[in-house]
Amino acid sequence: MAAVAGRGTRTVARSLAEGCGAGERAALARAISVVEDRRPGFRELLAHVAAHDRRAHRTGITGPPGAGKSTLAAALARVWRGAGEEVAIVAVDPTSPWSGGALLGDRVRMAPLQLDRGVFIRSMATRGAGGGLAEAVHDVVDLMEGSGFGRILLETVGVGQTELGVAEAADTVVVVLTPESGDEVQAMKAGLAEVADIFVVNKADRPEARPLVRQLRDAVGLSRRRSGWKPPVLTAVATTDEGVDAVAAAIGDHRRSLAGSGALEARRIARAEARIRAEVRTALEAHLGRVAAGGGFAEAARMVAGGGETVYEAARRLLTVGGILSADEDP
Ligand SMILES: Nc1nc2c(ncn2[C@@H]2O[C@H](COP(=O)(O)OP(=O)(O)OP(=O)(O)O)[C@@H](O)[C@H]2O)c(=O)[nH]1
Ligand SMILES: [Mg+2]
Repeated sequence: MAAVAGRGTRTVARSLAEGCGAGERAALARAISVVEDRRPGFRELLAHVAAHDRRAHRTGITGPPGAGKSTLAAALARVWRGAGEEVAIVAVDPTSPWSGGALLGDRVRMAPLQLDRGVFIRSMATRGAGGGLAEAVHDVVDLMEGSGFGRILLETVGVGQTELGVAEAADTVVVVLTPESGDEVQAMKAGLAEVADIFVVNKADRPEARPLVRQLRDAVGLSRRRSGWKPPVLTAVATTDEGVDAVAAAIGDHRRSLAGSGALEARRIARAEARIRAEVRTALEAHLGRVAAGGGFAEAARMVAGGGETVYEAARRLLTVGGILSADEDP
């Protein structure tokens, strides 16, 4: 029975992947659900889609809540659509406006995009996904890429570590800040400045935009960078498309700069390595949790906390029991 179920799963994975490759939106939507929920066959599905061997440019849009990330994403999508490109947008833990929590004006602005067949929009919730979120996001972006979208926009709220991990799924990271948040120092602390390839001061229709632009330009001028790319500080009013063409142009410039220096490929390789390491770590932990005698990690933790053994002894014992280390080998 298990073999039959396995064959069925494989057939579904193959046909979903073929649907994705043929540009069928329904197949992509189903494939994303399979991957997001880690359903049986998701690995085969990803392998089939990867075999399409397509390349997209991945742009991350991150910044504080309410900075205008979704509005800017929609405006950029319109620019690229105007150039005949197909655009996929993935929004992580969105509050608005993709998920319906939008003000009327926002909903009116987003509606035409949602009707455009050249645009695919998907939301992902962080709640409940735990530490696996970043991995699932990478996989979803891979599915979109394998489905033929040349442009992928990844919107995340930039406040914590998970979000920074998610930003690593992008080739170009756009950090959106606003004068009203007045939080640029906070943003720097949250590590946004380090991941930024382009700064956008959005809501430039607000009077406090100028000083924020100056502060950011000073900060960028002071920061030392390994690559030759100096992040531009641009202004935009995403609600009226003002400045959005320049943001799109800067994204293009950044991509060309990356490609020219070999950094685009280097980013892809670094990203792959981080993902392999994460997968190996997860698999190792799961394996050790299964094979360890008694309660595995929980039992070992109680032993260590009670002074019965050290952290290092517990780790060595688990690794030895799990067949990862031989008795005479150091970790
Ligand atoms: N005045 C002004 N309002 C803007 C601008 N850009 C976006 N907004 C408004 O700001 C609000 C938040 O915009 P969103 O695009 O949803 O912001 P977000 O960063 O995606 O928000 P979250 O996903 O909830 O973090 C909406 O009501 C937008 O209409 C702008 O340039 N100027
Ligand atoms: Mg949003």
